[in-house]
Amino acid sequence: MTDSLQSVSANGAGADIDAAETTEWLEAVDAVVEHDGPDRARQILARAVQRAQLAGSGPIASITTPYVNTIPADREAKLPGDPALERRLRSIIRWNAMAMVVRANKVSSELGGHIASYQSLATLYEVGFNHFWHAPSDEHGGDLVYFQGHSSPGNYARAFLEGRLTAEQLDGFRQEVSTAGGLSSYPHPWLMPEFWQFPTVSLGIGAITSIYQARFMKYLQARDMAETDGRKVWAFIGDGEVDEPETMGSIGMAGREQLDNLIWVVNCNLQRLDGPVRGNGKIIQELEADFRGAGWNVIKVIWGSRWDPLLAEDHDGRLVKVMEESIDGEYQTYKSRDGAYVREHFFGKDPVLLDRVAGMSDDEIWLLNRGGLDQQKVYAAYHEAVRHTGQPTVILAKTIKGYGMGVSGEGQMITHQAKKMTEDALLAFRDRFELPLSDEQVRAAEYYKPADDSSEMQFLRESRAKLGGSLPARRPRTEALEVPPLETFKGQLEGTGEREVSTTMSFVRVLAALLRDKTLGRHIVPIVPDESRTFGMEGMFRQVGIYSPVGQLYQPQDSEQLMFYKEDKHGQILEEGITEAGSISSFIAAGTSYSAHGVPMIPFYIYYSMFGYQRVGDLVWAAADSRTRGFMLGGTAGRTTLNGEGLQHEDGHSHVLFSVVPNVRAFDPAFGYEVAVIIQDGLRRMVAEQEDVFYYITLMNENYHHPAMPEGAADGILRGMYLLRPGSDAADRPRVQLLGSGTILHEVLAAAELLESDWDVSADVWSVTSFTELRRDGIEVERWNMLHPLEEPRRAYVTEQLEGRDGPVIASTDYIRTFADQIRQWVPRGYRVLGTDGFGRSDFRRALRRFFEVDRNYVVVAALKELADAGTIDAGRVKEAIERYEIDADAPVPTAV
Ligand SMILES: Cc1ncc(C[n+]2csc(CCOP(=O)(O)OP(=O)(O)O)c2C)c(N)n1
Ligand SMILES: [Mg+2]
Repeated sequence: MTDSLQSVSANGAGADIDAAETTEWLEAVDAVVEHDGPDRARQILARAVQRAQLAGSGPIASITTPYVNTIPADREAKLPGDPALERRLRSIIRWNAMAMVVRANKVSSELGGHIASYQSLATLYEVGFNHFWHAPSDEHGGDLVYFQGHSSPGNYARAFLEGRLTAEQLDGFRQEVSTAGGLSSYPHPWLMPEFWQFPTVSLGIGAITSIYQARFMKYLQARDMAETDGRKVWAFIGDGEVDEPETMGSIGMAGREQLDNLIWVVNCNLQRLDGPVRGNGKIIQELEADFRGAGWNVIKVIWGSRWDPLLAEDHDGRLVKVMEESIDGEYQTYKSRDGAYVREHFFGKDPVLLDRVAGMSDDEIWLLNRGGLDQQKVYAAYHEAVRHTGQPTVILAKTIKGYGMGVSGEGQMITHQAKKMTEDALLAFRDRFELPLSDEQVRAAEYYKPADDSSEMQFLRESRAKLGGSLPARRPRTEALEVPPLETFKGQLEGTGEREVSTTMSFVRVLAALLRDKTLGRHIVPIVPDESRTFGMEGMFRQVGIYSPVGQLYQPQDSEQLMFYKEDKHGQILEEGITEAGSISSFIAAGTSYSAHGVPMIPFYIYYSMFGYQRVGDLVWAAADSRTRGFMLGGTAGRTTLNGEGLQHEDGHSHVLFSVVPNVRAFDPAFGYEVAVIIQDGLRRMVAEQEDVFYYITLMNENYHHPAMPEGAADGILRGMYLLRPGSDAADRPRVQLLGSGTILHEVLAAAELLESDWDVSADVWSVTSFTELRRDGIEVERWNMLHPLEEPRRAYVTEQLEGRDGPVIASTDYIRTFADQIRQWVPRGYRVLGTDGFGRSDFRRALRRFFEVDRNYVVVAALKELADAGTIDAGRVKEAIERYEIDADAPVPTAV
């Protein structure tokens, strides 16, 4: 091994100034390995390295190991049973996975699909299915496997053999609308709620959510909410996918929290969509350094068993040296050619190696396999990974993209998108994997299922029975919990009297009451990305504790205070630090716990609203697809309410963004009782009725009086609007309907007073808790009316409400106009919308509301203008109001500055 060790230690060390001395040292290492084993060698060298570093050597490159398997051949756990049988079974699944894409694309290439990725993954999956992955059963809570999104044909092909899917369903791949039971293109719990658990196809999402899932399982265990010990989270990540910040961004947390229930398998097929992942480098070595630095256990599975004899004979390290010096672009090319090419271009790099393989035929050289495609090597890695404690494990498995596709894609640049195979390639595939199919069957890409009593099918059934059943499988429901009645939040329902508070404070009180609730309290999961103090939640640190797997190893600086910063092994708060992506991943883990763990948990994830959807929109969609249940709370929302923070912080559009997510119920409450009603009903829907919805609620930090809840308001609060304050009843006066939400409702209330007192106009004021819900209702009604032309038309809720009262309608909110504009077609009369379109900036709230033209004066002007347009009053009155309120009619439009 001398030379290869030299090449490693030379990494970053410059030219060798005394080769003889180096050789002596290396021989000493060889001797230690021989006499006392490699562990002893590591011990001594670690001490020596530390000594050199203390003497000022600087960092010594020790993060990567040679470009060979981490587990030496003689220490591998052996695959039990009959390897040939497993290969046959895997080959059948390979075939069917490929066939379903090829068949769909014979009809039309419109539907798409991928063949190459699964073909590179098949061994990595099948070893897991046959030997490692537990389904939930009486004996085992079940492992959670995050399958690679675009390799779904592999999962479907296995489910077909297991009898979970029919051939007709395979033919309905990607035809979910036109085929009954058609299969979703990718893993979508929304579309296949009893099959898929985790939506992974948006790259990086499966990665980060798997980390937080593993962490959440430790949290559940620590809090005695569920028995999760012994259960593993497995995630399959593409080597191209590692470039997503979501993939690598949280690996440090996994290391720090010692998530030994987490196993990542990075399928290093060396290619992504367009080309090589690291053509000029080596992805496996790069990742080894990254993961080891982050505290992970790294297992490299690079070379298959056929290389073992060559490596065993490599006493001078020449083979390892060539392995190290060859780069991924070359490795890809080798596998797209043939044995002769590999001989010439790989072994040919060193004449001695060329000699060494002179006795091997080109075919034998071609069969030198890669670790990730060798079930023995994969088994050994998994065997070690599941037993490793104290660290998460990453398996870096080297494979070949498009393996088996031959001329139709193997190792080729274009392979990712190949959806078709030539007849020759199909026949070659059949021959290579020894499938018992006639040429005719091959040409038709017929599915193949062996007889029920065949050894393959028996093994398939028995191995899954032993592991508790089929995977993936999703549990759609769990036990319902009793939800506390609305009266629990009495403090909010009764108003605040003289006290001025914010809706954020109201929310914190609601949350505190829930945490005290005998039934629900334990199930609540407060999640914060380092903003508890911003929201006045620091009291909870002490009350319920911040979860930490090690508790609190230091005396906190504020320990003498009542509400000190308390970290606790049993803590309930997930204080995530500054990571919105991580926090929402925890939200997803907690909000799907009812399904993944059979234990309903209710996350309340509170954050700065501007750093919500627009920061992590794709994860919001993943939450929606996952059927997450819980509350997201956009704190300090509104473009003028969070007034001193300027452009980057002032959110005038998160409601518009959330309005596009089908199962989000979004509300912009103005008063504490509205917050209480919305949350209590949300709990009813999600926890008692088990509806797969989640909530987005904006909260403000502006303090004001909160009235008591008007009688009968609850229904309107939940449907989206209710009459808060009727205007005066004078019959001879013009009348307007004013709509407001959030803090701007106060401007609307003030405008109503001005209209009454200064302009002789009666104004009814409506609190609109959700323009988005009103729109949903409107769309449903409109659709029903269109499709039932002969029946009595229905009325949208908003129409129904406003038709009972006179006058044009004016809305003002702290959001861009699109928000309130959502209901336009159901407003029965003239409708004018004010909003905060444009870039935010810092100033007093008053100044900002004037600047964005949403304040009380603008509401008055808007109301008068609508009345003038309707011919009810003279247009001169509008001009009068503009002058009276000193509005600069020629000021630039706020959106333009
Ligand atoms: C966020 C995101 N960006 C882009 C894509 C499109 N896409 C799907 S697969 C793929 C290449 C994946 O390469 P790799 O991670 O190496 O996986 P492989 O198929 O090679 O296993 C791309 C770009 C996506 N699904 N998600
Ligand atoms: Mg790849």
